[in-house]
Amino acid sequence: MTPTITAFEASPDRGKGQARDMRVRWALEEVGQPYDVRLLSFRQMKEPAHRALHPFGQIPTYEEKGGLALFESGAIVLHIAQQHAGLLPRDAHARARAVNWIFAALSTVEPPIVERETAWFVERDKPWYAEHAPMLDERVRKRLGELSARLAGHEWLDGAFSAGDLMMVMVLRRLSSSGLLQEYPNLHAYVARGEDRPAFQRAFAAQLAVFTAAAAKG
Ligand code: GTB
Repeated sequence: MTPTITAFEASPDRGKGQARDMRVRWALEEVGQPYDVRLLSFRQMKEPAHRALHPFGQIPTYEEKGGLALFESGAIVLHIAQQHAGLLPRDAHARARAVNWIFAALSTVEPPIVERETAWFVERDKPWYAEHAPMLDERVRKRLGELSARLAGHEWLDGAFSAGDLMMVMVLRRLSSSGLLQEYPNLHAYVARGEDRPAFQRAFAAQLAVFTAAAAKG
């Protein structure tokens, strides 16, 4: 059975590939696994039928043969990487380190990025924002500086491209419009390398086509 994922019917990012279904699409494209997509409105995400799959009423979800249903983009990408060749090294230690990088992306690098982004969306018209924003930028810079130092001189985080790189590139892409990534040329180039991968390009085009179709409907 072809796996089915869920995605926004009309992504608020207007097709920039920032919604988390993009991670799952990219992983599926990397391993050559075709997939179906069920598009959901914000209302449908909160209905019992979807909450049965995703307790928090969000996208993405992933369903496959045998009744397995997953939510959480990290768990889905890891599952895909474990089921197919191409996203995790065979060597046990190298494999564990690649998984390590998935967690590092999600639990160490992404939180300050999300915190900064959320403050901009929710607090930018508040009087304290001007004082708060530089502190949020510094928290992001701290992680970028550390990651930049680790990546120095390397193409990918630990040998060949892995699910760890996929997740890290997706997390760093969230800074695309911030100007912060450009302060770290090797990270900027790292993200560009990820985006140049044919599998990324196919995943990006697929999610953009969804947005374009929704925009045409009005
Ligand atoms: N931890 C979960 C995961 O990694 O899968 C988080 C899932 C999540 O945040 N899903 C979001 C969602 O369903 C979409 S991706 N939101 C609807 C809701 O909660 O009601 C987050 C996202 C949304 C929009 C942009 N954007 O416009 O740039 C970027 C990222």
